[in-house]
Amino acid sequence: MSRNFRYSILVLTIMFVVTVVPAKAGHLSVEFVKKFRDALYGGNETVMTLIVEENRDKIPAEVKALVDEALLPGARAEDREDKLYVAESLATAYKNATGDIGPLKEAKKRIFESRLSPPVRTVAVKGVHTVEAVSTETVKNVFRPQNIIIKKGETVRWVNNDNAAHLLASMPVIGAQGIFSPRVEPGQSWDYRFNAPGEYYYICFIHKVMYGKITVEE
Ligand SMILES: [Cu+2]
Repeated sequence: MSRNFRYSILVLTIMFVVTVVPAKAGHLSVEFVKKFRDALYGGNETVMTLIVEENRDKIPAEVKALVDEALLPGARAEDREDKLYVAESLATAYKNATGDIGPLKEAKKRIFESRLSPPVRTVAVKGVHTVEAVSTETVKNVFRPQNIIIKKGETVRWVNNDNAAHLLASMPVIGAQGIFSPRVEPGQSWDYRFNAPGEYYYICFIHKVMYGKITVEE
């Protein structure tokens, strides 16, 4: 091996260690984010507030970077949940300090979207789309289809074919608001007419891991 060749290998190795390795460690390697995380898990609100005050301008970008990394395909589930939790908490603290809800809204929306199946255009029968609440062999309490696109003025009928009661509610903060059903018992259904275009994100108020989305087009 020539001297030059060995030298280039050495340089490349150093470049790799300096650039790629810290990037993989994630944005939790950013000093203030790491400190914020420690304070968060330690329940130290005073320190959290202080960190937010000192790093205001950098926070929106760091929240975004944390969510980006968490949602990378192949990210470990534990890592993903940790990063999303830190991102949401940082964005919440930022909102409390500045009154700017933008980064929190964006983070919550992306997290919600990441848990949805791809959208489908369902067929309305006499202006009514049907979404079922069911439990299957593999999953408990799900909306099916979970993510649909409809037209303004159409109705969605949620049919409870599950063995538990459900209560539908718009997600706070993100998307268009307005979905709020009474308790829908097994065998019952609930209708809601969508008069305004928008993205409607909703959950079951009883089973908070039951997610759905209705996109209403003009
Ligand atoms: Cu439910």
